[in-house]
Amino acid sequence: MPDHEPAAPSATTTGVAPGRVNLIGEHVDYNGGRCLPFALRQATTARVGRRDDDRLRVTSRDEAWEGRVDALDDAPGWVRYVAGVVLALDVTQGLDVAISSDVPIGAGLSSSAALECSVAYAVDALLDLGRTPEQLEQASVRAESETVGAPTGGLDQAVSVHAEEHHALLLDFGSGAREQVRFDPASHDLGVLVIDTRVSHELTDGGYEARRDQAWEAARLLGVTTLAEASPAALEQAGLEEPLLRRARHVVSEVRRVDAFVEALRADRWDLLGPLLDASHASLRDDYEVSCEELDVAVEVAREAGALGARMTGGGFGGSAIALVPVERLTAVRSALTHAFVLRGWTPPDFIDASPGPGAHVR
Ligand code: GAF
Repeated sequence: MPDHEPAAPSATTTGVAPGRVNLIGEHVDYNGGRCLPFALRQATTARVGRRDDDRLRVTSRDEAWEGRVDALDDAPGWVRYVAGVVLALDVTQGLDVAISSDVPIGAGLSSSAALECSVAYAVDALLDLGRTPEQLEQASVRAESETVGAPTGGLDQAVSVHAEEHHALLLDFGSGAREQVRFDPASHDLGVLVIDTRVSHELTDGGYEARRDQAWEAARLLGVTTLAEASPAALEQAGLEEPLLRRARHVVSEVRRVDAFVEALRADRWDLLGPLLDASHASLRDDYEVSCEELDVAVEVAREAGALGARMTGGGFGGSAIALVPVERLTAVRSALTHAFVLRGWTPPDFIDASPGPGAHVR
């Protein structure tokens, strides 16, 4: 995927959509659970113009691809995310699409959803399709599952579309409810540090799908539609075998941590958030087994250097962690992390000081 400004097609509309971090509620979206992401200020921009023919041309600063709009199944690599949105919106008009982005790629920060949603917003506006934000969100989800082949749960596109500045977005994938929750760490002299481990994370390499299948199998054995409906007591009595018991335990405990996190935010009890982040990470590491050594080291070192709590964020198997850090400790935490990675012979992490930005829009 591109990270620089390509040349713009003439007479364009521009869609902008952000990446995200998830504060808590991981691997629960496809299990009917609740999660609490917020949009990063890092975003993808899609500038889209009409063509006189039946071709789709997709460009970034470094790459260009062109194919017929009615033969998009051949689109390669990251172009598939663009092609998938065009297909999901049933567009047959030839288009020029120029992409640029500052969302880190493969860092578990949802560069894919940012790309899909930016294209969806731009194409909708250019062609006057009149789709609702929900329809553009769904077209982006379909692009990812049907064209790219990543069986993801919808969290990333939901927050990329519906995010609001200074808020995290409480998403309930059981009821479909969405709620903006004020999230302003700076007002408590805290910061959310994103630690990109530089270990590339892919949602199409089988690990994500395997976890999803195990979770769904556990729900079937428990006799519930989704794991989020199961109670901790029912789970302990059900006699599930490993690894299904641990997979289910993660989901059942994680949705309760999300509720506790939101309750703590509403009560202005920021001191309660760190332990919930830590417990979420332990559950993802030990029960869901989607962490990796670099993520585990990142959260441990961040805590030792003064973070109130830390956890991996996103799908895992690499990617990024987040740490809730007192502002006066941010520099020390960054240095400790860089030092720890270099000491182990790893590429030093990248950092983002994250604060909740706006959702997708047309510019
Ligand atoms: C990835 C997926 F795309 C989301 O749908 C979600 O499952 C997340 O991993 C884990 O919480 O970002």
